Amino acid sequence: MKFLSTALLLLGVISQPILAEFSFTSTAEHNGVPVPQSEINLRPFEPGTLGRIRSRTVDAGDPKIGATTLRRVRRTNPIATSTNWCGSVRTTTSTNQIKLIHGSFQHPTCTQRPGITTYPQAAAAWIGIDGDSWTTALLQAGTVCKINNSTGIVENEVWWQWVPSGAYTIANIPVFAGDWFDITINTTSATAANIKIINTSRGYTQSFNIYTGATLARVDADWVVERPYYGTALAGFAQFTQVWFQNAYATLTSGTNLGITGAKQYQIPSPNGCASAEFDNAKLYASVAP
Ligand SMILES: *[C@@H]1O[C@H](CO)[C@@H](O)[C@H](O)[C@H]1NC(C)=O
Ligand SMILES: *[C@@H]1O[C@H](CO)[C@@H](O)[C@H](O)[C@H]1NC(C)=O
Ligand SMILES: *[C@@H]1O[C@H](CO)[C@@H](O)[C@H](O)[C@H]1NC(C)=O
Ligand SMILES: CC(=O)N[C@H]1CO[C@H](CO)[C@@H](O)[C@@H]1O
Repeated sequence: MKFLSTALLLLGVISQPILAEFSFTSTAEHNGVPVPQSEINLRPFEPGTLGRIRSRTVDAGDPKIGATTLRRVRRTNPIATSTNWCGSVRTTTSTNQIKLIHGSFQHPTCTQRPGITTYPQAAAAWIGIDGDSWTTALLQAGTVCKINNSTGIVENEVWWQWVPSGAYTIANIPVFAGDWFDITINTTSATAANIKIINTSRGYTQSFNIYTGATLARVDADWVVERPYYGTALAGFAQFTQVWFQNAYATLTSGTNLGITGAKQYQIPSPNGCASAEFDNAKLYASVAP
């Protein structure tokens, strides 16, 4: 995680000092009532890294892992493997960029995965732009669960990040297993965007206007369950209830939408296995695989 302390610039509207190399403002509502700025609580995601894809191989062939849980696999989907991404990626061209990405999903129930002795165990579900073919920046938002292996307590959080800057936990939004999140990331340029996160289960809505982020190419649309890094090591990939991304689409400059049909499906090999499969053009699901 890179928290550069060189620029401590935040915005008058956020009442507490947060280190950032870019700038943003945030507003929030709870059940339709504006949340006072003094109650907006953003803090650096604890040491750990969410982000770009690592160690991927492309077109690895048949998705053998998790095959028993796949309900429908389109053989036309390119299959790829990665050490940390499990999900769908659509890549477009620099002449018809992604302006906006949308997805909704239910934060999963997380438990310790048997047979995995890498701690902590964690899993993050998010949507984002770039980070796959464009590796120098990634704008993403989602949830994460982390299990304290001593107490067995599962911490659930919602966060956003403009990689390579560090992630922020949105501590004023409580997160419980089963909560629905509806997330839209709307770029206004390669370096500016709006993120809107709606907790459709608990009445929270939070928006971020972000400026001067790292330059996006806006060519990758990602719907991913990630095995995050904590410190410099990959976390154990927690066991999680199947994550369904729904209403998944990315709007292009041309005005057309990209969906899941034909998306590259990233799989994580065992023993921290995860399988992702297209269900239809608007839905995919990621499942723990043995
Ligand atoms: C796990 O919880 C215990 C008790 O609260 C705490 O002392 C410990 O630091 C936690 N471990 C991690 C890795 O967070
Ligand atoms: C928890 O994880 C730490 C490594 O982070 C390990 O040293 C410790 O033995 C584990 N505790 C249990 C109860 O598994
Ligand atoms: C996305 O941002 C553009 C430019 O600010 C705005 O015109 C548009 O209404 C936004 N779309 C959504 C869905 O918020
Ligand atoms: C936008 C939305 O779905 N809001 C819902 C969030 O959850 C509360 C319950 O706490 C509902 O009343 C809202 O309709």
